[in-house]
Amino acid sequence: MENGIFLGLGSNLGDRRAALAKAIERLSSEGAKVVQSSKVYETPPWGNLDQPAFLNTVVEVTFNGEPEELLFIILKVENQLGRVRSVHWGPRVIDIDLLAFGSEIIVGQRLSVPHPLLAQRAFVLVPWAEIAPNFLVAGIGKTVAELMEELPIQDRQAIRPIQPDSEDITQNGNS
Ligand code: PH2
Ligand code: MG
Ligand code: MG
Repeated sequence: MENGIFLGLGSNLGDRRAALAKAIERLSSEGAKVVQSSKVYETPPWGNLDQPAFLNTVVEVTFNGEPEELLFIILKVENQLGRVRSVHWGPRVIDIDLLAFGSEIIVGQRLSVPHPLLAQRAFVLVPWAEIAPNFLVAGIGKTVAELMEELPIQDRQAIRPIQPDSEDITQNGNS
């Protein structure tokens, strides 16, 4: 484990897999270098059910700067990939959420870390547990694997890894 900065990526519009790959590439070139990534999972929509299935992945990045600076880069990359914000929790070409920034706890309008809803979301915890099961989530005091195991089994089972394409989206080929 590096410094424990984790991002959740999701897409449910257009070429979903390409959007995730592009986001990883763009984040890295903006200074949030992706050092580890989970497999890509196909996941049923959560929250707003009336939308297409998502592809989700969780990545770890290294970043020299403050959480707010990382958020700025995240928003920049979302915009570069054509994110348009309309419906809350609605369909999107790309969504990048800051899940955790080491042991930092921030509660704010623009930014809250750890992500306030992570403990409810199998589409976050299943991929995250694949790459960092022992990461201790600040404020909650439980590891990613512990949180995942608390989710209903049917939620977890709905999170399915997809076959990797011939071209792997990870830069280090760890899937
Ligand atoms: N993101 C949401 C709302 N619902 N459902 C899935 N499966 N994956 C997501 O990334 C997702 C969601 C809001 O950001
Ligand atoms: Mg989100
Ligand atoms: Mg978001």
